Amino acid sequence: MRTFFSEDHRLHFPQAELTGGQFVTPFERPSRVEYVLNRLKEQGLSDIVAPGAPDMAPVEKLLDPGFLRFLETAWGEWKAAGMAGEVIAAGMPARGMHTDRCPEYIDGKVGYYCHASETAITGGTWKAALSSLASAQAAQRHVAGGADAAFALCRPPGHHATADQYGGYCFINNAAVVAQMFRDGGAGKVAVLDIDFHHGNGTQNIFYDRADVLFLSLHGAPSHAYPYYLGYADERGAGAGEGANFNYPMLPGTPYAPWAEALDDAIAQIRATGVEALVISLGVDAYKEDPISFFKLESEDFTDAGRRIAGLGLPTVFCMEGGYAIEAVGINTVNVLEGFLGA
Ligand code: FKS
Ligand code: ZN
Repeated sequence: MRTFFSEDHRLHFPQAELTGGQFVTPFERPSRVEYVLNRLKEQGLSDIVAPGAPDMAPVEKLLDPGFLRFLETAWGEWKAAGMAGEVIAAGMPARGMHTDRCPEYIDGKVGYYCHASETAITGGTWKAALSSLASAQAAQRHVAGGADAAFALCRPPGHHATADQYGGYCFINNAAVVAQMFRDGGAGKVAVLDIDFHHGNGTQNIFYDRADVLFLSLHGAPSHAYPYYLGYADERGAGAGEGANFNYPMLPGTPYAPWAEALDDAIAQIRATGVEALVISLGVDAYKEDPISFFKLESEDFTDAGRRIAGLGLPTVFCMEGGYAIEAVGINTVNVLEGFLGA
């Protein structure tokens, strides 16, 4: 399986993440992908290719052009306004306020286009997000061109980003763009299966009223886990998309057996619907040692999960999302790929 990866991810490395009332070094840091790269090479998956430039045409169609322009210009406007630090949203439109009028002053714009203030924008964030997108798009083109599967080693991740909001370490929703590219390339139905510990609120939101892109997510229950305000089991899709959204929220301490049962149910839904291409939002933060998550998966469980996903026999693009037990991120990520390949 070929991996697509860009070194430009390094351009995004904020100094600070707001957690527990303190600023700490972000959990989502550049070294995460070093562990994945090393493990890929160690296991002989050494077909690693840099992507070309991103293709903005499908992105401009799927996401809000104003939001994309904001991501591109936020740092410059922030600095021009005399702000001393990194771009951090201090306030967002809440209950009873206007959620659809974008202020002109940068501080207001930031809150308008953000949904969670732990995530900072720096001078390199836009370029890094584009390089992550480029890897996902190159992986999609590789699979659309006939490969069985490809791995996009994306950083920063994408699944919390909606059409017009960033947050949860995510800026551009890579998996959603890949799904749309499969549709544009002629796939009748596409599924995005999200096995990251956190609910893929961005992906769900982007496809919520569509029947042509299924979204299925296994995640920490919103009663206990970020993103908190979406991801309940009764969110089944809306309008034409009713019945095309599947959430499997699970409580703290969940081990592999019930998690795998949820995975099997998701796989059965995909099988029952005539899906022609599969996108995996591949986070490995369901691991038992993950510092910000609460499931109890073992490293070998990730191999088994990859095996089960392979049973679908679909053209598949894996997009890297989260995973913060830094030393195990490589092993767990590559275990999913090896399980898929039947290694
Ligand atoms: C830490 C609280 C952290 C934000 C969690 C974001 C999770 C991001 C992710 C992604 F795949 F996008 F990277 N709250 N004290 O893992 O879902
Ligand atoms: Zn996550």
